[in-house]
Formats: sequence, C-alpha cells, structure tokens
Amino acid sequence: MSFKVWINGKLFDKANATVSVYDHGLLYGDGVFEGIRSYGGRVFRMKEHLDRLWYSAKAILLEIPYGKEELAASIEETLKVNGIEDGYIRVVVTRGAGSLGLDPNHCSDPMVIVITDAISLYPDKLYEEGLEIITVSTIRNHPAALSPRIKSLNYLNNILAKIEGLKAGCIEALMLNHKGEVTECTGDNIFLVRDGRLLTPPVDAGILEGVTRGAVLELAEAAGIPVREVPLTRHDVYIADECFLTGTAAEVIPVVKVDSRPIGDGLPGPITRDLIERFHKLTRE
Ligand code: PXG
Repeated sequence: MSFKVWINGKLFDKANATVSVYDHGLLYGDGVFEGIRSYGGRVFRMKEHLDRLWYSAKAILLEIPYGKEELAASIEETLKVNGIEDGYIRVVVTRGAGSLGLDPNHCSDPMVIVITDAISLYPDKLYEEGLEIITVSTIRNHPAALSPRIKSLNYLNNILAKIEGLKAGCIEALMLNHKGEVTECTGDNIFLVRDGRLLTPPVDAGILEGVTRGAVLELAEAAGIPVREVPLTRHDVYIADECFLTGTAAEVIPVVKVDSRPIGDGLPGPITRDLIERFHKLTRE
C-alpha cells in the first residue's frame, strides 16, 4: 500500500514525498514534531497534540503557516485518503530549506508534513508480563540548554539513551536529570505506584508533557486514585509497588524490572492493570 503524504497543502505519493537536502530540519534538527494515534477513525486528543506542537514551535520561534483547525482538517483528510482507521500520524514542521549556516532567517518557508501510516505495536506479551528497563548513564537534556518540553527534531539525547538500553537488552531506558532525579524514558513517561498512590515526575524535572501522561492523570483522578507529581529518585523506583510507562505508541505498559531489580512482586500490579483497562476504554469506546 503506497500511502499519500501531505506536504504544505498537497498530497504526494510516498515515493515522491521529499524535502530538500538544504532543509534545516535535516541539516540542524531545526524543527518540531508530533506523534499521534487514531482509533477507529478518530484522532486521539487532537487538540492536546496540536497545542503541544504550537508550543514547541513557539519555543523555537518557528511560525507554523497554518491555523490549528486547518492542520487538523489536513490530518483528517490524509487519514481518509489513505483509508486509515487505526494508525499513526506523524506531523513534522521544519524550518525549511536554507543556506549552509545556522541562521534560520536564511530559510524559506517552513515545511509542514503529515505522514499517516500503520502503527508498530509492542508485542501483546509485554502488556501481560511487563517490561524490563534499565537506567542509562545518558542524562536527559538540561532544561536550560534544550527544554525536554520541546518535541524537537533533535532527538539525539533520546537516541543515545535508547542505544544504551538496547545494548543492555532493554527496549526502553530510563533517564535521570542533571540532579539525579528520574525524568522519563526515551519515548515514554514513567509512573510509580506506592501505597495506593500514583507518583510521576513533575514537568520541571525536565520531561515531555506527554499527552498519554495527561490522559492517565485524568483517568486516575476519576478513579479516585490519589496522584502526586513529585521529584523522584531511583530509590523511589526500586521501592515502588508498581511501575508503568505511558506514550502514544506504548499506551500504558507495565514495567516489572528496573536495573535487574524486580518492582513490587515482579508482576504487573492491580492499579497498572486497572489503568490499562481504563485507557483502553477511553481510546476504543
Ligand atoms: N517522552 C518523550 C521523550 C517522548 O518522545 C513521550 C514522553 C510520551 O508522550 P505522548 O504525548 O506520546 O504520550 C514521548 C512521545 C516514536 C514515537 O516514533 C515517540 C513518541 C510518541 C510517538 C511515537 O518513537 N514519543
């Protein structure tokens, strides 16, 4: 199946959907993106994703040459022409083609790209048995250097952490910040459960404000599970009763081992399983 890709208002066959080698998104990672899911033909949390895209763009002084409603309509249109009901949407905004120099003023118009495709899911087994992760030595970007709140096209920080994790046999890796506090994984936010309370690092620990994280916080509150956004250390992870990750691709996935230590009794916990079910209902019903 050759999907169509939307670029600056036009649909191209995948093979012809190209950008310039002078694009500063390629040359410098100068741009922002979003990863979004659609379930049964409905885009999950479109508003939250577009808001985050606009905030990311604003943070790097990149003006998106469309309105949010216009871009939302383009996403819907691209899904429709490709006949995608349950899929993955990648929205990319680059600084555009420029000269061989950092100066973004030498770039032409931003490139706005909408790719819609099948989603590659983690195996079901991992949701039933839980994931093993490790803490890697690559620390999360210092927020004063490049804020992790910006979903920028420069993902090297996360990729280096991912490589460390993969070399240790783990598909996700936990990153600490410059203070040694828990931040997030390479493409997922982290939650702990201790004494029936849900704990997760606050945004100012230096994390991406995940859309799935936001949804899970809402679900927990609605379920009467107390929630605290507090700075966490590895010690908190090691003594947690339960641990899970949240992300657009992973949704809600249990973690049963961190740094070779079993979390709780080493099995996905009851609050994790409850939230997985609630998230499933939220997205599919
Ligand atoms: N932290 C980071 C660093 C991320 O990149 C999340 C947390 C979770 O955020 P959401 O909004 O998705 O709940 C992300 C999101 C991919 C891919 O292609 C990565 C993400 C999302 C979708 C796809 O690897 N990361």
